[in-house]
This record gives sequence, C-alpha cells and structure tokens, in this order.
Amino acid sequence: MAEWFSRRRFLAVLGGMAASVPGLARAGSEKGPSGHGSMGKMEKPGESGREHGSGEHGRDKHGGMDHSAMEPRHAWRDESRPLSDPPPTMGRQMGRVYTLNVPPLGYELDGRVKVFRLVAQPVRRMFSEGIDRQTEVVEEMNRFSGGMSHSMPRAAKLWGYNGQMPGPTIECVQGDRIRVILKNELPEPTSIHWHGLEVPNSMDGAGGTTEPVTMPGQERVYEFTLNQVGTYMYHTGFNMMKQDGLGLGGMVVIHPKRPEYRIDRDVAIMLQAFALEPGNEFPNLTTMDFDWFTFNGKVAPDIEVVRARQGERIRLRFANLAMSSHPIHVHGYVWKVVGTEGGPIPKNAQWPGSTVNVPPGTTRDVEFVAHNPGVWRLHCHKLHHTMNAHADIPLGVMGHGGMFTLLEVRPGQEES
Ligand SMILES: [Cu+2]
Repeated sequence: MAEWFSRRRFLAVLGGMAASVPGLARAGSEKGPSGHGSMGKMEKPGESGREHGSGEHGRDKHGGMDHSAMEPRHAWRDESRPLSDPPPTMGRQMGRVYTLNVPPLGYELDGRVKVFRLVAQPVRRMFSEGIDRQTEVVEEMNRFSGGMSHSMPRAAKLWGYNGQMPGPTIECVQGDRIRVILKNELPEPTSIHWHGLEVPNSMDGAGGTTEPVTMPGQERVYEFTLNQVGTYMYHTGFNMMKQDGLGLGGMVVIHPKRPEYRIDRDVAIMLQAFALEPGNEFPNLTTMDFDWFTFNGKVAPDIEVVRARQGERIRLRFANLAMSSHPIHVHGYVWKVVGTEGGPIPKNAQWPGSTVNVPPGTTRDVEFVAHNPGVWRLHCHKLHHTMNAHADIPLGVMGHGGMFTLLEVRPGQEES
C-alpha cells in the first residue's frame, strides 16, 4: 500500500494526476496512412495528425483534490510554448516502407542532401479508440480472429516527433547524405542518437557526452552519409530513462543502392511498452511492470492489418525500444531472418523460423513469400504482451490486445 501510494505521489509530481477517466477526453483522432486496412477504426487522412495536450493538468476528479501546486508545470508540456504543425514533408510517401499506423516522412533536397525535419513534441497517443461504439470493428474482429476486444479507449501522454509516437520512419538509400533538423518543443533538453549507424562521433547525439544538449525552443542539425544498409533506429540521447520511456524514437531504413530482388510489401514495426495505471495517462517511468505493449504506438484491435497478395515477397522490420524482448510469431509461414541492427545477414547465415526474438536495442528483418493465403495471426508470443493492461476483464475468455495483429494474404487470382 505504501508503495502504491508513493507511486501515485510520484506521478502527481511528474505530470499531474491526469484526471482522465479513459475515453471521456478524446482529443481527436490521429492521422493515419491509407492503403492498408486497419482492424481498428481507420484514421482519416487530413484530420489533425496530433493529439497534443488538452490541458488536463491538476484536477483529480476521483479525489477532488487539486495537485497542481505540487506539479512542475513543464514536466510533459510547456503550455506557454506553442507546438508547430508537422513539417510539410510529413505524410509524403517518398519510399516504399510502410510503417503501420504512422504517416511517412518525406524530405526536401538541398543539392544532393536529403533534408528531414523532426520536431520533438508532446504527443497524446490513442493506443486504442475502444470498440464499444464501433460495431464495424467488432464485426471485423469476429470475422477475422475472434476474441479480440478492448472496450475502453486508451490514451497516453507521451513524447514523439512531428505529432507521432513513435516518430516517422526515416527512409533512405545507401550512399545518401542526409541532414536531419531537430527542433525541440519539449519542456526539457534533448538530442537524437542514431542507433546502429556508424556516424562520426560528433553526430552520435549522446547529449552531454558528444554534444551539448539541444535546449527547448532550439534547433540542432545532424548531417552524415549513410554507408550501411538495413533497419536502424533513432531515439533520444538525453535523459533516456524518461524520454525513451515516453516513446521518443523512430526507425531508420536504408535500402541498398541496387537491390538483388524486389520486395512487394516492406513493413516497419516499432515495439514499445508502457506502464499506465488506471485513470492516468502518464506512463509510470519508475517501474518495469509494463502493461501496454504496442506496435507503432497502437494496441490490438487498432493495429493495422498487414495485407498482401499471394505470391508477393514480404519483408517485416521489427525494432525494439522496450526494456524486454519480444518474440514475434507468425502463423502459417516460416520466414527467414535476414537482418539485424548490424545490417543484412549473409545468405548462408540466415536462419528460418516462425518466431523471431527481438531483444531490446535491436532490430530484426524477416522475409518470406506469401504463398499461403488466409488470415494469419502476427503477434508477440509473450502472451501477457497480447493483452491490454494484462487483461481488461480477467474472467472467462480474455480478449486479445497489445502486440497482436493479422497478416491477410489474398489468393493470387483475386483482383481487387
Ligand atoms: Cu512482447
């Protein structure tokens, strides 16, 4: 009891009792890419891509107490600092990688340099819109897999880039020179570390070690040449326990200059975990007792379905920013593990499996040909990671949530 109390107290200090009965305060829906179907409510492009703070500081509706006096106001968001809109390149598809539930990020060219913009911001992410009011989701869920349910909407107050959590995938080609302009709209300093990339030391983004941190309101320009190929990450390089814990990261994909073969569906999935206590939208950063497990900041049934046609070659790229491993499993297929955060695995060293373990701080690429039509489950095989808050109702048939989605392979002859 004492521990529980002190946690609550810590959270109050951290960011204010969120006062959110989940679902009462929905700030709007996130921008979502179209083209791949979603099991959950399809997010409409054009709607506000962000769910920035909606001023829920202070009030604890349950107890009626006002904790604002003990809150550092800027713990999550500095209300006096306006948040800029996503850069104009946000939502522009310039490559082939599809990041489920996260709009793509395009670039501008400055000579031969590809210029990307990342604005570090508070982001209120809907893990799930809830299904109680979404008959169509219930119907789809029954048609597809049965048992997937999450009745309550769930939001989390996190940090991300360009209004997204995780941040958008940076997609390039081997040999590219890229410039990433980071603008810090967080209430505290930050930096960006390029995870797995062999960048010059001055570009490593270890805030306070290799560079001065970027203060709130400031910009920092990273520029380097990408000589590697594969799946990498970017994430905060300062105050990581908090900033990574709030989701401040994204993926980097570097294609080979001359690919040996074609990939028809190239999908990126970031694995993250959060500890959200009932009635609070701020993750508890002091525990490893995570209870919300996300693919790209979404839980089942809101994670988009991976769709392919029979015969297509699929590559799935997983990156783990969480603190424990996630053994990702697919039904109906044996894939080959073809890449890590060290780049492509030589052909004679690739290994087959239907489960790939993705330890913290690593990436794993798998490839397979979609020869087997049907609707197949794709999920973490730690079964507590396929439940939301471990379980909504721990009785009877427990609904799937968390890191759980589907691979739908349509028969080849079918044209649609
Ligand atoms: Cu897992």
